[in-house]
Amino acid sequence: MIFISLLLTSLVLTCAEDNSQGYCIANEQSCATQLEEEEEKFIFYDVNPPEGFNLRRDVYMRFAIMMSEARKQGRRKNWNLVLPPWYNLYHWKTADVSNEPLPWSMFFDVESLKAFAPVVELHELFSKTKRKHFQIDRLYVLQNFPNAFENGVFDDKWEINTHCDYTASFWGYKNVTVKEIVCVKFQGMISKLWEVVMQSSHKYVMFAHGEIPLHDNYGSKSFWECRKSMKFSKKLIETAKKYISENLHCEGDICSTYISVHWRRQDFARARKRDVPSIKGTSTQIDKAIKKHNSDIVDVFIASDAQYSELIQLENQLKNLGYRVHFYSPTENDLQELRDGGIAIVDQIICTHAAYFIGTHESTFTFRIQEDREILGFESSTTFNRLCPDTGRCEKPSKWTIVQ
Ligand SMILES: Nc1nc2c(ncn2[C@@H]2O[C@H](COP(=O)(O)OP(=O)(O)O)[C@@H](O)[C@H]2O)c(=O)[nH]1
Ligand SMILES: *[C@@H]1O[C@H](CO)[C@@H](O)[C@H](O)[C@H]1NC(C)=O
Ligand SMILES: [Mg+2]
Repeated sequence: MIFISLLLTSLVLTCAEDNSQGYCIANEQSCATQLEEEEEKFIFYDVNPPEGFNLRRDVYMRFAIMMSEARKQGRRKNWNLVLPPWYNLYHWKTADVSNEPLPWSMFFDVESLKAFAPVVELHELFSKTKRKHFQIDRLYVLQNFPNAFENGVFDDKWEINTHCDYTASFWGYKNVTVKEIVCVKFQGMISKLWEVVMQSSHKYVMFAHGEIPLHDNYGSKSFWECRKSMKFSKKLIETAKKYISENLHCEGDICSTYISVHWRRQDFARARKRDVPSIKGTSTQIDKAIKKHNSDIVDVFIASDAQYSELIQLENQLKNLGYRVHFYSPTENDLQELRDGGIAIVDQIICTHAAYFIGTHESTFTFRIQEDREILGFESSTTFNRLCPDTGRCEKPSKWTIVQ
């Protein structure tokens, strides 16, 4: 534990002003008054810039569960989580929609998120402060330990790293700055991040590389409670339901009229050749799956990030096999209103309601669809299916079934 003592000496100055234990026994009178007096505090976080939307959703869950679990234990009741605006996502390529930071309400039902964990949108926080400029007190830049298995074991640990070089972007806001940047090597469960938070008595604490801390309990009951609270915005649900009703002839949540496929291409088709099929291989596998599941089905919905030319080829091959092929093609208006992020969610919702779903191996876009199907109560065998490579091994997808 040498690093801890090093750390304590290096933090002696800042710790001296820390009188808040952030801890008291729930149900005790003294506790209630103490908490009432405590100032509201805020945790900000950001994620490694190249990470996509659906991995970011999982990172959100880790932070939201960290907040919610602490409150369940009667602790940290003055801490809130700031929802990081959606900005400059690598996969959002539509050039002509303006590149501004988007609030979570564009995509999610924020009231539902709030019912699970104490979260606020950044613009809500802005509107509470009188100043024109927002200053975060301390930014911890999380970093991996160079060797995760020191002495052959994966210990949960953290350590201040004095060699630190980081340029923060704050979701494109020029009027957000930070007073102090501290780099921290971190490995292990996210609940351990409270130790870092409690190093100072600051009001606004931020973490960069929020993807580094792990879930305390992936797939647990609280994991699913949090996951259920991540409802999409009304607008997106309505758009998807309208499409399903008009094109795929289903009104309920559990449809029997079509099958859906998440056909991930782009970087997956380039960098993961051993995991994804060719276009021909894709149509053959879809055909086989339909014949096996329910040979009466003729409607196939394809969600994809593929190029137009690839989509046309897949469509033609499936048509030749006798299927009706559907894509959600947004109008210019839809695109302006829903943005790339919203269009992708509409694709996901349409996939979620299908009689049978086939996903792409190790795609978080696919994982989020599978989770929503678990929440709706689909038979797991209709959900955990994947496209296989044309040749070679095809591992079965892991089944993360719901825990009630
Ligand atoms: N509209 C649409 N976009 C997709 C589809 N598949 C991938 N994308 C885009 O590509 C991104 C992929 O990144 P991510 O969400 O991290 O998922 P992963 O990379 O597949 O694990 C998504 O967020 C979308 O922006 C799809 O089927 N439809
Ligand atoms: C920072 O600037 C944005 C516009 O770019 C504005 O909406 C926001 O309210 C500003 N924040 C503060 C704290 O004034
Ligand atoms: Mg990704």
